[in-house]
Amino acid sequence: MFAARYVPGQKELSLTDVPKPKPGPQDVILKVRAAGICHSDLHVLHGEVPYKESFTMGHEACGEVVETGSQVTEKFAPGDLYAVHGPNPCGHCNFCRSGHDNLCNDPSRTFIGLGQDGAYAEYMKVPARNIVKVPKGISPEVAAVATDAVLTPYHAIKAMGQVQMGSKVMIIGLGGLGMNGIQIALALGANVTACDLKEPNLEMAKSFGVQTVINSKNLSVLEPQSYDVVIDFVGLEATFKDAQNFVKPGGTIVLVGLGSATAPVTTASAITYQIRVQGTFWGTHIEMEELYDLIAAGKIKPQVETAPLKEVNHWLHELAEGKIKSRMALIP
Ligand code: FEH
Ligand code: ZN
Repeated sequence: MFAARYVPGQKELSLTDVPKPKPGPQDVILKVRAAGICHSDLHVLHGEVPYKESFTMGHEACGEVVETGSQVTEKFAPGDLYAVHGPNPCGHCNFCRSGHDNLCNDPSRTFIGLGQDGAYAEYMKVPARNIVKVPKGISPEVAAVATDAVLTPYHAIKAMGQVQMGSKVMIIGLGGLGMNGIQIALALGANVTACDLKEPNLEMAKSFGVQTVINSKNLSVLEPQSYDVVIDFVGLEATFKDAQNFVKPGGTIVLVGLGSATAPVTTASAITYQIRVQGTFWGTHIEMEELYDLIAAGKIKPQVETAPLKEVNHWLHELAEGKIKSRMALIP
């Protein structure tokens, strides 16, 4: 079968033919219907996250179950779509047992598509435990990108930010994740201020119904220390500095963007105003089930473009150049 594989030291994926995977006793084989591309793929390709072995990339996956392992008792109907929970948790470590399966630290597993074979292929193998049924009416491309571009902001806003009805929320950065983030915050009942440097992104945010949009170069007109939660989807020193300026005493800054390796904390204000700086990683299996219900209900409308899987290297290059407006899903 066709697969686009990461090869250590190569700056592009190797487009090649590999054997179709066989399921282990507790696995399923998915016929891939869509695979989202992500900046995390670029971090691996550019050597920032070094892997020593080759593997098929693609950690935002959706497909149909075409084969099951000997111990898989669930029945799967042809045509039903299933999304892959990319953190690929083990199900028995303390993190998995305590509802934090996105932090699973079992040394026997790696992320699907990041360290082990993923979705940039015709077929992929996944533990049956780590797929989520996609409600009817959601397209394969939306289902695929939702496994990261919706799950990550959903976990960041709902679990890490504790955003609820009436929360005053600032969202910095309206790329693929931030644009889904504003919809999630609105669905949770928040009052949302959306910030970005690009006017078209602000226009789109306005169309989703946010209460306030503002160009990030004009933030000085806003009242400092006035937001319960600030979500930084960029993660640069400048945006993290803005976040510290606008979060309320006792409020929370959620860091999502990987824009810079470090970002200084102003210790005096963080201490005297008791600011919580909260990291966030991907999301949990249960949250995936919840977010597909929100998408099916039309509360979150992920913006996604599609292209043939064989063009993966071209689109990863376009992503690196910042030329993809929202999210891109590849179709085998
Ligand atoms: C995946 C693996 C490692 C770092 C970041 C990611 C994100 O794409 C998950 O949201
Ligand atoms: Zn685990």
